[in-house]
Amino acid sequence: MKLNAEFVTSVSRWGDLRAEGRPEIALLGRSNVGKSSLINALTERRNLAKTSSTPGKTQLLNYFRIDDAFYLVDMPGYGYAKAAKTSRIEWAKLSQDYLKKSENLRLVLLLIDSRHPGIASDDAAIEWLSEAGIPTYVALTKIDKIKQQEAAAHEKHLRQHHPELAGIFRTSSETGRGVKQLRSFVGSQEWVSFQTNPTHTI
Ligand SMILES: Nc1nc2c(ncn2[C@@H]2O[C@H](COP(=O)(O)OP(=O)(O)OP(=O)(O)O)[C@@H](O)[C@H]2O)c(=O)[nH]1
Ligand SMILES: [Mg+2]
Repeated sequence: MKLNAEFVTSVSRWGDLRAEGRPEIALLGRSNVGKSSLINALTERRNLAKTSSTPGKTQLLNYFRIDDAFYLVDMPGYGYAKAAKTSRIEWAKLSQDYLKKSENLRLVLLLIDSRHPGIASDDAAIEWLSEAGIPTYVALTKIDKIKQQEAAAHEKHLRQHHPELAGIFRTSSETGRGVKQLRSFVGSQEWVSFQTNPTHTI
């Protein structure tokens, strides 16, 4: 399975979004969790999405078209600085507008750092997405940094506490571990028929 990717556009306001009708997977997660790196790993392109060791690199919605069939949307991170400690989810208006209003969004891939399970803002994000009726898979990232057993324990913990999650992957963009499985899932497009229920009330 190969995902042929092409950068299409960066969007800074909701009104700028292109209503093209192709289905979208959005990559969401705390700043620095590895969203842009995972897009590069999935598409086997070193610098397609811009990455940085400094949190807050991605500030716009960046659209990558895959095989002329669907989009991966790289989102700005949440939980950077003070907001990380609160249990309420505080994210940019752009991200909120997108998640609430996009008609093409089928699935959120929520990235959680495998070294730091149970962060309040991540739990809040899962709950927010669940209430919004948006199907959510988790990718536990940077698993090259921890022992496999630990990663397995974190995955189990997540499953127990968040039965609403549709699935969990464990990935390392550094070593490529788990990326093939996630790529197969994304490329299979089985998620295209997922139903999202934007409530417009959150
Ligand atoms: N060890 C390791 N480092 C990683 C992995 N994925 C990403 N990183 C590093 O983590 C840092 C942040 O990666 P990004 O992909 O820019 O993170 P992001 O989630 O897009 O960050 P924002 O755009 O700021 O929200 C970079 O220094 C990456 O090299 C991984 O799987 N393993
Ligand atoms: Mg980024």
